[in-house]
Amino acid sequence: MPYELLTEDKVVPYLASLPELGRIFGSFDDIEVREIGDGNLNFVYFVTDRKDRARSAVVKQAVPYVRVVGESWPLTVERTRLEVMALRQERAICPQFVPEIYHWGEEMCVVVMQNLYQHKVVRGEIIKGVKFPRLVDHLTSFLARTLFHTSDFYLDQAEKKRQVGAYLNPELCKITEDLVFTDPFEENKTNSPNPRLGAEELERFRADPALKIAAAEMKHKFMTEAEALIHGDFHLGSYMANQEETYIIDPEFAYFGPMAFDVGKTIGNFLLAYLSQAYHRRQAGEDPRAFRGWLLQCAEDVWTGFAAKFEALWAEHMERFDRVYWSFPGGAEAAARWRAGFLDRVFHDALGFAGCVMVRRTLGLAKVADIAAIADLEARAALDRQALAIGRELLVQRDRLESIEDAVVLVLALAPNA
Ligand code: SR1
Ligand code: MG
Repeated sequence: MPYELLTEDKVVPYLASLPELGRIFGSFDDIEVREIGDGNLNFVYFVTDRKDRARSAVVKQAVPYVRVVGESWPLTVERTRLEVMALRQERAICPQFVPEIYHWGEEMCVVVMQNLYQHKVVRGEIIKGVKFPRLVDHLTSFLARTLFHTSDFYLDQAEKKRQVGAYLNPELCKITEDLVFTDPFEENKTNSPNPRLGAEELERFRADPALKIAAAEMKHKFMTEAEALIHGDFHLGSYMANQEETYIIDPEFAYFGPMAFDVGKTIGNFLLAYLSQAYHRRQAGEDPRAFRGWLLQCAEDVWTGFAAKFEALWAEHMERFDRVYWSFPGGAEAAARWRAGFLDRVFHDALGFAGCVMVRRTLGLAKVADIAAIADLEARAALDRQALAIGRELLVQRDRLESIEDAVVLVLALAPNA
């Protein structure tokens, strides 16, 4: 079937033509189709049997441009093929955290998958003040397992290089290189800062050599360190959860990059949520401290949980990289030192990436609703300033912060939990 843009009325006939969808939908005579309308890149439809909500699917189709901008920003539909590849590989490693794919239509660039109708997008729920007690445990298990099992610490040497080649994702990497690492650090037409942040204030923020060097260093790492298959867009909008389960969706930005990018993106997003809840909880008439404390704890636990789980996997499979280094008296201790040193480097890089994410989501294209959806621009500007200040310090001081606790102290100094 050659590429054709699906519209709501075409979704049901398309699904009905696929034999493999028969096991999901008994019949197609009473189906509701709803386009969710907030995809940055793609069209996404929820398709549900009105008589039985369990009979449902998500249909995602790539269009040959960036949806959020329009046809003036062309983008090949290759991203869906990479997303399907990543979903399959992640699901093979972590079946409990990744939705099942029912159908992949390469020519139509359509992927049909499990509808997580009992789960909600985490960002929207956190904005409303909902806690997810198991979220960080699940996120860190997913990160540790997927990153470890696609790294040189686990994969066969030739297989790793084959996978690096198979996952080259230059177009979506370029989006990240521009939108996360470049545009927010200069005056650029893609940026859309809160108008209450003055031009002089922004100029001062950008005319900071230490900030520029740090951003350039992080961008270089993103472009050159093919450590493991990273999700590439690992933020609160890419998790769907309820009180028991968590699913990770949307890996179209996946490629072999620095592990610290996914970890840092998560930390940065929890910090933005922490800042925003000083506003949202008060608007709801609540004392914000407990919920904000939970969000800050989440940011901290992302690092400690990831590091502990990754280290345990690595220690268990230490001989896979190369046994020669550890088979001597004292080898076990040397191996432990290497693991600690490696993870220390990932930690500092994760802080740098978290800083980039905070600056980007404050000034650049495609913000996060936590802060950007606050209609009171003065109230929002106070949070924007905190995000920029914390982002800057995380970037510039990343190598001086010895532990995640030190990073939390820094955050609390710039944005007290009051
Ligand atoms: C133009 S795409 C903008 C953003 O959408 C995705 O969710 C990524 O975060 C990307 O940077
Ligand atoms: Mg996404």
